[in-house]
Amino acid sequence: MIFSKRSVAFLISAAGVLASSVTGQVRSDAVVQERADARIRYDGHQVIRVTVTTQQELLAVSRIATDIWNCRIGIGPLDVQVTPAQRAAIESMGLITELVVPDVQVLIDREAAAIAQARLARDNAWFTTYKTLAEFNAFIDQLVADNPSLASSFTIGDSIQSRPIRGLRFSAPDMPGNPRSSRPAVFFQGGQHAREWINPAVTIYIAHNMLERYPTDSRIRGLMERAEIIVLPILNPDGYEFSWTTTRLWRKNRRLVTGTTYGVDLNRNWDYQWGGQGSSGTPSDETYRGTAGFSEPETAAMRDFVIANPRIRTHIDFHSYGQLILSPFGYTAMLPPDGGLFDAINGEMSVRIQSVHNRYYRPGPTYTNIYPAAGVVQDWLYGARGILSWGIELRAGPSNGFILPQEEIIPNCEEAFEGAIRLVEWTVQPLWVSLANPLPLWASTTSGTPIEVRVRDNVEPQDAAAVRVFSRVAGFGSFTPTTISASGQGVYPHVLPPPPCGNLTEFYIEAASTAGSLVRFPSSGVLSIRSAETVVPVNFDGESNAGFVIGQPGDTATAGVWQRGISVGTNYQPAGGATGSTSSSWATGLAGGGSNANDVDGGSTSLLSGVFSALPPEGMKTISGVLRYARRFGTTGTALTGLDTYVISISNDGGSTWQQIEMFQTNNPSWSFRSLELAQIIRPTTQMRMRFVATDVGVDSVTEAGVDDITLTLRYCRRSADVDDGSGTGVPDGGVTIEDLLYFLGMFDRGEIEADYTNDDGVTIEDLLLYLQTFDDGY
Ligand code: 0X9
Ligand code: ZN
Repeated sequence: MIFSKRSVAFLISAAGVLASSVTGQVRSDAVVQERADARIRYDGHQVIRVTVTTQQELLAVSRIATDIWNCRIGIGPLDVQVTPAQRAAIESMGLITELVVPDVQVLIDREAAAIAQARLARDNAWFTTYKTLAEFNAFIDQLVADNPSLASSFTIGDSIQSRPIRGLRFSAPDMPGNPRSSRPAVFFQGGQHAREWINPAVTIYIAHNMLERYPTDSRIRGLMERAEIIVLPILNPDGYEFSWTTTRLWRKNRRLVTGTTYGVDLNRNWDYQWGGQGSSGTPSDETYRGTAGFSEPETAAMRDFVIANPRIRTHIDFHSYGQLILSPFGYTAMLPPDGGLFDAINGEMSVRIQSVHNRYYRPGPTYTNIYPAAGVVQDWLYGARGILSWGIELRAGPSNGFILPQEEIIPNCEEAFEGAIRLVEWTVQPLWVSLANPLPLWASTTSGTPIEVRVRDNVEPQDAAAVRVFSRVAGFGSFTPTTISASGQGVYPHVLPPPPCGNLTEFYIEAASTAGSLVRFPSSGVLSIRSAETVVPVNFDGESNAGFVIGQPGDTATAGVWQRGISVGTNYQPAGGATGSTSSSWATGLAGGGSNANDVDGGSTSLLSGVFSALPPEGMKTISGVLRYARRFGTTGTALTGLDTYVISISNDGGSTWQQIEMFQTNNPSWSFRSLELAQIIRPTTQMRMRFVATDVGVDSVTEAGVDDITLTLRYCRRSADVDDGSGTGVPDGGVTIEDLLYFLGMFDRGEIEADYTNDDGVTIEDLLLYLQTFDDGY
């Protein structure tokens, strides 16, 4: 038993000692004020040991201290809880104190954390194994029973084999001015595909974890006060059950289609652009779409549920596998009107997910990010109902992607949970603000950059007269607002001012609802574009010789030397160049034949580009110089693996010396592009050259190399006369003074390449004249 301060005083008074002066009252600074909305905290409180030798000392100490921790209180040693000020007061009585607990709050926090950890471990126990359909249904009931004021369950209808399709919904209780019935809803659903066992687990984990955290986690509680969350873990209960009882890798529902052929792919059965690409009319196929959109009771039930719940604003359909975030559309590569909004949320969900266990989920539209798929749920939800909807492909198992080890259930749930929470955060925003199109990488120095702000009403209607772009140029000063007007419903075009060459225009957008709520995009930080002049001095597209040289002294290949033209497709080389099957490229042996025909044999073959300059026009300074090319390397690499190689190098002295950029030893037979910032590999000069060497040691293995579409893109600005501040630190000081001229003359005198203002690779009188001109301009 621990005695409180009050009971100590009572004991003393009961003993009749100094009874009249003891009231049990405590000084107000000796207690932490209790607030109705927060737990009492003891930050900075210590426990000290102090020995009292008289009743007076005992009473004095008990009156000063916050609390006395001893069981038996009397003359002798006491452990008392004090603030630093109380400790000083006790010491000022001449008593000696000894520190026992440096910070009481730390002890309490540590205990709370340990309890939470243990509770989480216990409550997450359900997620350590995969669960049957019956267990899911029982878990729904349990979550509702444990949280009667927050959650309720529902059934949207029955499957084709008459199993109920169940879910639960939850939100914080009604609040004044904020009834549940006014809150936007977010819908998390899984289990369209039976064998993807991780996806129902992730879906119900969202409910479990939000309910679990509601009492203690203000972030979750805040979201539950502003949104309703609807969770439906298994849309295809028959298939799920069948994957447990009979066929582990079953995907579709359990409709008997013809004869002994079962199953419609529910995720091809949604009636928006139903029947298109990536769905099948053949009943035995895994992507069989059914006889019509919504021919299946499962999809029809969810359709009716969605229509009956118009507060649903956002939705995720969980699948496995592949770690992908898939936005509309699946039926077409055409981007939806909210493409920019989807891009923004895609990226934010991906970042959030990755923050948990460093797993990257690649975001993008379904059609291009995974494959064409017509009749998928998010196309109907978005296309027909205007609900922002995603498909998320979760983690893959090591050998069979659908069989994810049970140890990964909880980590996968944890990361998907954070992505889901990011979507709940978007769901409660009054408005949705985004840019219609991706920003260009570079801005012009003269004309502004057009952007199109899009504002979509979500919880509140937008105030069309209160959309503002805040921008600033070149990093100086504060952001100045410009009110922009709509060119159509929710579309606000604007032109960002051009920054001076080499500088940034930074900006963000703020929109208001008619109720006065402000929404900012991006939600934190700013967007920016940098301006520069652009030139593409190199464009070797393989359609002409462009000064390329085939063969070098020392080449030893006996077959398959480099050629230029349209290559014939084999297993180890694609037909044609990087721009298409009818385009030319440089390749080792254009001809096809068998795989091991017309490839490199017996040694090396070299291909050299002509000499080109990587320097900008005279008087200009490069800000970015990107070298980009497509390449491919097909190899069987059997007997002499490691010796069959494709090496790509670059020279800045016309080919006297070489710097390797990359080497291939493994099979990469299709075209892919490499982009690199040239200055990070080699100093750019006027004497650049590229070299491509393919080697097959022996004749037994296949070696096929190719290169195509080489470009160099330079972004540059005028070179300033501000070269130094004269102090020799090498840092320009932002002004053009006589010190700069003197500094330049020094560089010029020593013939340093920094004095090459004409970009001809040498230091001559022309450079001095150009510098003087720039200096004279005060640029
Ligand atoms: O093909 C599908 O339905 C999904 N891939 S899966 O391997 N899980 O079957 C991708 C379709 C994209 N749409 C959604 N994920 N909703
Ligand atoms: Zn799936």
